[in-house]
Amino acid sequence: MEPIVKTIAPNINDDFLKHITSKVMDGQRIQPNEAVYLYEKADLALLSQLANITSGRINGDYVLFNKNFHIEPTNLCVFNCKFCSYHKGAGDPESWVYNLDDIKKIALNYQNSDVTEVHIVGGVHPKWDLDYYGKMIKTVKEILPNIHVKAFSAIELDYVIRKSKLSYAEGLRKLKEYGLDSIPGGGAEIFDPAVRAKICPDKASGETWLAIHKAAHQNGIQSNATMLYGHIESYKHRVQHMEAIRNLQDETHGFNCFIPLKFRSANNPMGYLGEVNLTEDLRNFAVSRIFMDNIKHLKAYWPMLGIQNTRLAIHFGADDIDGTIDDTTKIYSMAGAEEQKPVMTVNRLTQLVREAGKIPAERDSLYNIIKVYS
Ligand code: V47
Repeated sequence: MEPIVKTIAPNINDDFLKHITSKVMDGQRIQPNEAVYLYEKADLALLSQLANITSGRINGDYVLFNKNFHIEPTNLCVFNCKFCSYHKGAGDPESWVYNLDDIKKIALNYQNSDVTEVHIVGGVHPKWDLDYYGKMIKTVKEILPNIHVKAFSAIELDYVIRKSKLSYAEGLRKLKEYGLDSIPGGGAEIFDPAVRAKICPDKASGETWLAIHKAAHQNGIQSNATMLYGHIESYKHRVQHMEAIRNLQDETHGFNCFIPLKFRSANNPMGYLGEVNLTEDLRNFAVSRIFMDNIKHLKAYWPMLGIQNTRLAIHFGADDIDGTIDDTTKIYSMAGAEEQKPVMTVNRLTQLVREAGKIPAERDSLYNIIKVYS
């Protein structure tokens, strides 16, 4: 019997697109101008094909998930990001602030479960310091000694480490002693200063975000990287953002995954912009997969994207769909995401991956495969 031909060389009438296509098919790195060209000119079918080839080369047919929950210790925040639906002022009935007892109670809910990761991230509380951040980690680990603590965005870390008058490296080492295992990718948004001045004028710069992640990697703390897309940025801004992360990764090899986060428009001052459509989401996943050749995993974060669209993102290069979540994050439900109470069982996660034609596998937080669901 003839083998089924899985990859057909696309028929393209544009010499530059043809050149980029053959580079991707040969496994060569593409340049920033080539990534912009893909955003502008490549059709959806070509992008899917190139992203699938790239993803298959790096991750085979596996699509990964994990068993996790979140703790969002406060939604009070000293910063005023215009895209944020979560931030509240002190005294607002919708605001919350957790003390260590509250953290302990949340951790106790998971004492007899098989979750492997807690993701701790929240607003930047004006009164909290490095020691309080450390104590939150320690409190969780006292109850769940084997859990991986992925905690605090670079924005939260910059604030408390500067307050403590330590260098980033010293501050991060201190948190590592308290039990910090890795750092999530939040706070990156779009690095371009002019875009940042409009969407998050008072928060730490792109250089600061990169400096914190570099210090983390140099001190044995791995991390993730995000990009907030679909607001006022251009394709060039997206590519410059990804290039800065790709360059740092060439140097440190500390990023585990890249996570494009789609701007969701409900209940925030940038809502008048609306949201980009699904085609744009899929194009963005594909170009991210193709361009970020040195970051092994591309995450389609289902609480942000919705379950249906996460399944589609798998056809555009995503090989990680994050976790069970257990209805413990509010960032996206407050911004209008489809999943107002985000919970996924292992059965639903594996079913979703199988429906996309891939092999589901549970991973740990550093992306070692724990179990393949063949
Ligand atoms: O930095 C906030 C984004 C991020 C909105 O590392 C919004 O595994 C869209 O970083 N529309 C925080 N996005 C969440 C985050 C994250 C999420 C999942 C996994 C990981 C990981 C990290 O959420 C913020 C910002 O970019 N965000 N508001 C909004 N309205």
